[in-house]
Amino acid sequence: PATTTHAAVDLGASSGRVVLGRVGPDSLVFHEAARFSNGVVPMPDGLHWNLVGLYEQALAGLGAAVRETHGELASVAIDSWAVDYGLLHGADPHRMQLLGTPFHYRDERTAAGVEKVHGRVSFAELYRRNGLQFLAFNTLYQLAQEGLAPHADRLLLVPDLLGYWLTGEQLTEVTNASTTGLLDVHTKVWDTELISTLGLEPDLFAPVAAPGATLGRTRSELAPLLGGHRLPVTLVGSHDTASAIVGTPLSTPDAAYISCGTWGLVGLELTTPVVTDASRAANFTNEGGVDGRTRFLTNVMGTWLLSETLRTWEREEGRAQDLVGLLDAAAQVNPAAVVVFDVQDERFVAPGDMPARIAQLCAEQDSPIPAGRAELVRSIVESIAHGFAAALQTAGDLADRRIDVVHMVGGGSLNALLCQATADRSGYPVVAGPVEATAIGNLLIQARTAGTLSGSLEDLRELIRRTHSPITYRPQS
Ligand code: LFR
Repeated sequence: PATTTHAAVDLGASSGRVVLGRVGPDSLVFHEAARFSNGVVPMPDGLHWNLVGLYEQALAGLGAAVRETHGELASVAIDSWAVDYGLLHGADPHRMQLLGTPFHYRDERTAAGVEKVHGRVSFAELYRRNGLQFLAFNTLYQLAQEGLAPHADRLLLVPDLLGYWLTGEQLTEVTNASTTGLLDVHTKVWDTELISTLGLEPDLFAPVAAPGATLGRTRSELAPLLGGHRLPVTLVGSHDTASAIVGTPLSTPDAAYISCGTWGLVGLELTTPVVTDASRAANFTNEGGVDGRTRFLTNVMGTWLLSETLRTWEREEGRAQDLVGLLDAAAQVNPAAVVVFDVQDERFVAPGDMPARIAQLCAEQDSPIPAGRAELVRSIVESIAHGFAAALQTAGDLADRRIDVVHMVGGGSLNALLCQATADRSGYPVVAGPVEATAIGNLLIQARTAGTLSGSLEDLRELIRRTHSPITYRPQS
């Protein structure tokens, strides 16, 4: 059967990649055509992303992908983290100028924005309209704080902004739009009443479109960089978590998932949102999934705690840390003897000295401070797993599902200690993999849009099941 080749541009908080995939009804093979680093850029006015740099790297990666495939690329699609955006100015929609350097959601400027928004619309009313969990960095709070530049004519979320730079065309992909707080949770269109109440112009936002739509072809000016081609750019679940859930081979109707990278997104895929007082109180979100599904989940602090801890030690010692070695040492520590702390503490959101913050938290709760690195790493892993287990329990209760298995995908699925701890603390078997769920979800929707694949998300996941073997961790204690 015919296969097609697609390039997934997948931008994560610590790196971006261009993944090249060949997809057919019986095959799904892919590899990284390019990888580049990403991260927090501290500037005098706060923390930013280097989006222009990411665009340049993505373009170079696409150029490499074109050369490698001799121009056989059927399409390209972009996904990234959510909520962040660029503001644009200009009368001609095809030639708009970026205003300023986009902010990083971990910048602490948003607290004042939360107060401003909740002063106008209570959180209960917001939740009723947008179904979104409270995160201080949600787009609507960032906008309230920022006070829009007077000449901002358009807001584009990160993947849509890169798509615009590639094609000159503007759309807002719906799964990511659901993380702004400005989309109606039921109808999935912009909530213009809410937008106006918050003092914003509804036409700041580009029209909403769903995965499977075509954005356009790469601009003719870019052809020299892309082997003379103008590549079709299509929409997939442009929120990385939406693509990750497409790429999760959910094995039973009540299977839960943890998409674990910097964040652990813990929850269930539902066909309709759950917008109740209980789900609001538990801070569960109803983010938009591909094919109109609902991603009913909550954000748990993920491997960020571990990577920031390693970065702290790296700064102290001036040399790279060995994560694998540290995890091996941590595996020797008795899990019953280490302190479990609340990974959801707000103080962990901003970059910085995590060991010091953890010590502070332990002191506050009169717990012993982990002694030594192996013990601290084990304490972090057990605390994350504890957070995952609690979120799984709540997800099942709120959605009235009897969870029977948990799929762990993303980078965290390679962390055997974390997978086992999650199984032990939740009591559910944890099925780990694929690591590359996000890129897979991106590629599968492109292939379906191209007509190479067909069917529902279940049909697409069947292909993952046939081509990838997961590792199962059974609860042991
Ligand atoms: C994961 C993720 C989460 C979102 C956070 C911030 O990469 O997209 O889903 O809450 O990043 O955008």
